[in-house]
Amino acid sequence: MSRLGTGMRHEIAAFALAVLLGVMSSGACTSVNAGAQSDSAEMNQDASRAAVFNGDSAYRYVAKQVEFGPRVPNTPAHKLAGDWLASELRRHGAQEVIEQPLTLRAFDGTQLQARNILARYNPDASERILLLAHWDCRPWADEDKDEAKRSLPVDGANDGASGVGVLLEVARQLGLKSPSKGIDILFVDAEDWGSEGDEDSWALGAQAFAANPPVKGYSAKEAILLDMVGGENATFRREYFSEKAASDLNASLWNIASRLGYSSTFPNQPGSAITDDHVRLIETGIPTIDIIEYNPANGGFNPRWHTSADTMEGISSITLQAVGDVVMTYLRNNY
Ligand code: AHN
Ligand code: ZN
Repeated sequence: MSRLGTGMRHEIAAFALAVLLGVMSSGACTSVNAGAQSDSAEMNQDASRAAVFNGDSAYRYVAKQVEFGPRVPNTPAHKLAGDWLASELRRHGAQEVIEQPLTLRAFDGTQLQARNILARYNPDASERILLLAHWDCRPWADEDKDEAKRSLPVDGANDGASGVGVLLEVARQLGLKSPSKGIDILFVDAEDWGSEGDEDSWALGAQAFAANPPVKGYSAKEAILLDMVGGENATFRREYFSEKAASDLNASLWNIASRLGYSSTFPNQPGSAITDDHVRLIETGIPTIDIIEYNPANGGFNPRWHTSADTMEGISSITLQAVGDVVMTYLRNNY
């Protein structure tokens, strides 16, 4: 969403070409063994069938978060929602749920009482994947066209609650059927108390997790960030930093989407370069992708982004189902 220098534009052109070649080399494959997860011993079903994931359940998890009110750090709604998130993860059978309390200094000097919440399935397994989403809300709807609303917090139905809602439904499914390898679900705080043009002011919870993980020597083989995954008619493209750090993981997920019939929601195309929580994990050496709504045809993010309209009215269980099916199928095939 920012202006790019000439060098960056060359890099993006090369990236677009690489993705195009990837599409050309994988697009014609129709056999069951096509694609990146075919070498997995865990592949549990034929390639065109989705793993079990309930998009209506994910939708209710989004609505439940919004009912607390805006989950802005230092507010009662934030505290109560955080307690509820941790209790849900415990209820869904995570062997460990670790709360990481944080005091973070925002760009405007505010001291934020924040917390990251980490749920671990099979905590002793060495091969692990990390799934994450931010759970806080932006304190200002500063993209609203109505100036009077710009000082109010957002509901964050899409920006925050959607990714968390999908991951709570993933947790529920893991509680019903345990994975054979390690899966961690991380809800990061204080992503959205940022200032445009100040890259370091965003993703404070993810920065704290990366600098000082609540598990000594924490590591994962790969990670998936979900951000703004509930918008009606949303489309997801292969984000630039994700592609640079984890092109194989991107390819696997977009291939699964294609096999499940979700190519219009997941066009196999390069997206933009987006500063988000995943960049902080990439910096620590964990290859991480960001599944984030981005559509160049309507200016990038969802039109409700950082406005007073980021409410449940903008949330589609169809989009949540598509994202959940893709992620859950990847998990069942590989973990
Ligand atoms: C910026 O706009 C700098 N980053 C997008 C990350 C974000 C904000 N995700 C949700 N809100
Ligand atoms: Zn935001």
